[in-house]
Amino acid sequence: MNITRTLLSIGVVGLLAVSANADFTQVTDSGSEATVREIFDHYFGVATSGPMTGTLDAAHEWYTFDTGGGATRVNDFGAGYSSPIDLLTPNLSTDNDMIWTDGIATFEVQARFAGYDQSFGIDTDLTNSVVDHNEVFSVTGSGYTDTGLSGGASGLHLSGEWAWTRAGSDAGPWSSNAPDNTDSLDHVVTYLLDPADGKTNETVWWVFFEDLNNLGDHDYNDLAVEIRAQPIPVPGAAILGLVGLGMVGAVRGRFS
Ligand SMILES: [Ca+2]
Ligand SMILES: [Ca+2]
Ligand SMILES: [Ca+2]
Ligand SMILES: [Ca+2]
Repeated sequence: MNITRTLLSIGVVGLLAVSANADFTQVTDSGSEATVREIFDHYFGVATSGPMTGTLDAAHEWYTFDTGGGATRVNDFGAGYSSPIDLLTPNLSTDNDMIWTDGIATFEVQARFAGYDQSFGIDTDLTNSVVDHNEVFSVTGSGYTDTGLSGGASGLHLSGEWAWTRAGSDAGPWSSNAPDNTDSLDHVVTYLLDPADGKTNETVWWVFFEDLNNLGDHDYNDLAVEIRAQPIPVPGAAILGLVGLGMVGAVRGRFS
């Protein structure tokens, strides 16, 4: 009995210790396709030989770019990490990447290493526990933007709270809000970029999707999207809010 109690105590202490750490969804190298690290390397150069040859863990949560700047992994889950994450002023010590809020965003696809169609969107109804994919743009081509890949949208004003979504011909749609997914798994990993390109008024994100049911090959290179968030101008905020609602409505209308 005493031994059992002691073991239980150790277990609880161990659990608390783990809970205090960031928790990242594992990403793996599926083989012939570009890894997340190689995708960054293609655009920015990655200075270290660091992660993404195998799995990513709490000890390997960032890249440094040869060209300046870097990318920091956003926590996926874990005690002490919750949503929403602010599109413009995130706090990576407390936020996870499931639910987002506040900002004007411009989107551009950066990579697609997948055989299936890829459509990027948002779910603006987080109360119904199902993934509502309102398309923002669909992707044509594959690989990188310099190998024929294209797709994007600009100036979308996002208010309230939302999740990023991906739809295609194989499975899903999938949401960054993992509990809404039919497999309840995390199909999105996220990096906050410091691209060192002088655009200090923007917050830049890259989100990577895994498109297969039950996470398939876990390579998260099936759809990679850059999201550049701009502040909402204070004097015109009310007017922009109205425009933004109209745009979200239009996106919804196009989908339905
Ligand atoms: Ca995630
Ligand atoms: Ca929903
Ligand atoms: Ca995959
Ligand atoms: Ca893939």
